[in-house]
Amino acid sequence: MSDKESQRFLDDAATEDLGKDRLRDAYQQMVGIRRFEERAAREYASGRISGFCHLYIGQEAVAVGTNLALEAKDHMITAYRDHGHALIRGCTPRNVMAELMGKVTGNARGRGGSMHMFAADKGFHGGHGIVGGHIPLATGIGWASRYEKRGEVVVCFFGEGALNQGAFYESLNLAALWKLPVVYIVENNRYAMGTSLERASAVVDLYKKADAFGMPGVVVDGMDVSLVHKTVKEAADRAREESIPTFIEARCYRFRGHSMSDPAKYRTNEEVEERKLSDPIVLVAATLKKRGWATDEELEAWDDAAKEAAADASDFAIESPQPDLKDVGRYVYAEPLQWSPDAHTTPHVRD
Ligand SMILES: Cc1ncc(C[n+]2csc(CCOP(=O)(O)OP(=O)(O)O)c2C)c(N)n1
Repeated sequence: MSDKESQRFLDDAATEDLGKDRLRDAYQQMVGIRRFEERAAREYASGRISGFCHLYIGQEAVAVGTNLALEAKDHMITAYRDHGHALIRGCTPRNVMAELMGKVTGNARGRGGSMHMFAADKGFHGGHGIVGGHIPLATGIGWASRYEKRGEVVVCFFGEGALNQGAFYESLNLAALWKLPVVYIVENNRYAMGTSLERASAVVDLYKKADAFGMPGVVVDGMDVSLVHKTVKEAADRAREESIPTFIEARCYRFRGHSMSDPAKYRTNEEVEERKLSDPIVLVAATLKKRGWATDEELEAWDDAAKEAAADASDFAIESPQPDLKDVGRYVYAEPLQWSPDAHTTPHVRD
């Protein structure tokens, strides 16, 4: 990605706030996701990955900027466009590629596939295929954090298509009412499959919906990793210290189709090309170079390392075994609970 392709840079003050080391980290994480997903697209075309596969290409600044504002003990949950989120929460490229290929070495032991990445031990709660279905789960995790006074923040991502689901309203209402430490982030990439925001939503300034719950509502340029970091940090601090939830609208754009089988007739090539001028990775590279925070050689070396990690992940996944057929029912549901209809308490209530 050359300088000529972009005269645009990240926000100055927010970049200063993020600092050199974290911006260098952000670049490596974002390029890591990008190269991984480009490889995944090739594996999909080769037939090694089957089923659904939704790429995050173009939206990397949202997940990476957010994660830089979180602590290791915090929680993250998202919808089905989840490869990038899994990678930044600590799943390895091998682990994610193996899951894409349905192999037993995947983070969900090959049971989940693209839409259901999962690593609860890393505070990553999926990967969910039902639009809006995971928003109540985020509210529940926030409730547990508050009830047990753990000081853990929950970040819940979803697409703008989820905002017209009842679960969104029910969840944010309870989070505001019960003062839960949850940061809800809508990744507004402007299209829910082939339906533009304007065709589906009576209100297009989505952050204003926060008013309905009496919680802070903020809009941020989701192509600028430094601004995403700043905005989420403020919201996470508010959640951790005052137990106040926030609703953030991150305006972004996906450069690829909705899924691997999208003919993309609903938008023009010119529109996509115009948006690519704000490619979040190009913005970081240009800013790092302008400030003298990274050299061309370093940027190139990081890019090469990302490509190598993706290729290594593919090799690992291809060589990994399929799940054993006799285990097919395992790891799909929680282990059976010891519960009897005569018991006076439900198994979910703490002593
Ligand atoms: C409850 C439900 N309805 C319909 C679908 C089919 N569906 C899959 S993705 C999608 C569009 C969602 O778009 P958005 O929430 O904006 O997320 P994006 O794909 O842009 O990340 C729909 C309608 C579904 N998975 N779940």
